[in-house]
Amino acid sequence: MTEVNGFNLEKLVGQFQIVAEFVEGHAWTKGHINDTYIVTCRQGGTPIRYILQRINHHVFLYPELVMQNVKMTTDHLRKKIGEEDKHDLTRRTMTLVPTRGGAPYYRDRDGNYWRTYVFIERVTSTHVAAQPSQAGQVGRAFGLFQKRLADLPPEKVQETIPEFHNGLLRFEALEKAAAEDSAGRVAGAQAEIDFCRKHRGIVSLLLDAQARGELPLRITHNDTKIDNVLFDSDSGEVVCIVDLDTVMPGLAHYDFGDMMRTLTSPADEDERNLAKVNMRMEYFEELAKGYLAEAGEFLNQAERDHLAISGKVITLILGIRFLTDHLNGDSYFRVHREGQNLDRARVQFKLVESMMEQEEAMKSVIAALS
Ligand code: GN1
Ligand code: MG
Repeated sequence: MTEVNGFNLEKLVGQFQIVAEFVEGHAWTKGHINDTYIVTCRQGGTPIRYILQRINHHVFLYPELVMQNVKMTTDHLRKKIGEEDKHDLTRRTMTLVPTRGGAPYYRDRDGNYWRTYVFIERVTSTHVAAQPSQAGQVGRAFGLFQKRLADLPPEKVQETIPEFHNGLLRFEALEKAAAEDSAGRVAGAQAEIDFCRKHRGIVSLLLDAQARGELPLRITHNDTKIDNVLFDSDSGEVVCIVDLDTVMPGLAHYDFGDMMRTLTSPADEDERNLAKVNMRMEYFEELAKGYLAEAGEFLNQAERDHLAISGKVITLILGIRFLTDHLNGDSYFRVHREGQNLDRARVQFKLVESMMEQEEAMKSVIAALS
C-alpha cells in the first residue's frame, strides 16, 4: 500500500536519501508509543526495506533532541563496533537514513516528525526469552551497550523525557489519576491501586541510594525489554539493540531492572492468566552472569549491591504507569483492546510479588558473581 493511516508513505520516504523506487509499505503495530511502517523499495532490481517511523510528539515533546541523541548514539556505536569488526555494520547498529537536506528527521506540514532507518534483515524478535541462555545473551548485549557508551560525554546526551524513571513522580501521577477518575475506572481497579499504595516504599529505593551518592549516572538505554533486541534468524545470536529513543543519562539499574522484568517471566506483558507470571531464577542467574560479564568492568560495589532489587523497582514503576494510563483512559500506551493497560499493570504487580519472594536468593546470585 502507498497510503496507510492517511499517510502517503511513498511521498514520505521520498524525503530521505533513498535512491530507489517505492514498492509498498505497511504498518508494524507492536510498539506502544511511535507509529512504525515497513517500506519496501526497489534498487537496481533488488528489494530493499526501510523502517519509517513517526515519532510520538505527545510523549517525546522535543523530537529534535531525541534525534540528536539517536544520531550521536548510533554514530558512536558504529565507530566502536567498527573498530572491533567492520563486518555487517549496518546490521549490528541502527543506521539512520538522512533526509535529502542531510537532517536526521523530516518534519511534515502537519508538524509530524519522521525518521528512516535501514531495515535489518534476517532477524527475529520476541517478547519472552525461550531459554535461560537467551536471557544471558541479552544481559551481555546490554552490558556491552552500556560499556560502549561509557565514554560518551553524559552532558552531551539530552534527557529527552525528564524524570522518566522517577517512581515518586509516577506514584503522584497515579494518585492524581485516581482522585480525578476521569474515565470512571477507579472502582474496577481498587485492588491494583491498593497494591501500589502498600508498596509505595519500593519506588524510591534507587532514588534514595542515588541521593546518598552511591549510584552514579551513566548513559543507559532505559527501555531494555527483550522486544528491543534483534536475534539472527539462523544462529539465534544477538545482532542489534534497537529503540534508542530513551537513551539518556540514567542508572545502570534502569536497564538491568527492565531486563529482569522481561527476561525472567514466561508470560506476555499483558497476559491475563496471572498463574503464568513469575520470576524464574534460572533465567535471572543467566541474565546476571551475562550482564556482569561486561558491566562488571565498570560497576561500583553499591551498584552491584542494588542490582537484585532493581527488578522490583522498575517493574512496580511500570505497573504504576500502566495503571495510571488505564485510569486516565489510555492516552499514553497504545491499546488494542479495552482493559489492556489494566492487564499489563496486573502482570507487573504479580511479577513484583514474585521478585520479592525470591529477593534473598537473587542477592546471593549477585554476591557469588561479584
Ligand atoms: C514503551 O513504545 P515502546 O514499546 O518502545 C515505553 C517504555 C515501557 C514499554 C513497556 C517512551 O516502550 O518505557 O517500558 O513501553 N516507552 C516510553 O513495554 O514510555
Ligand atoms: Mg521504547
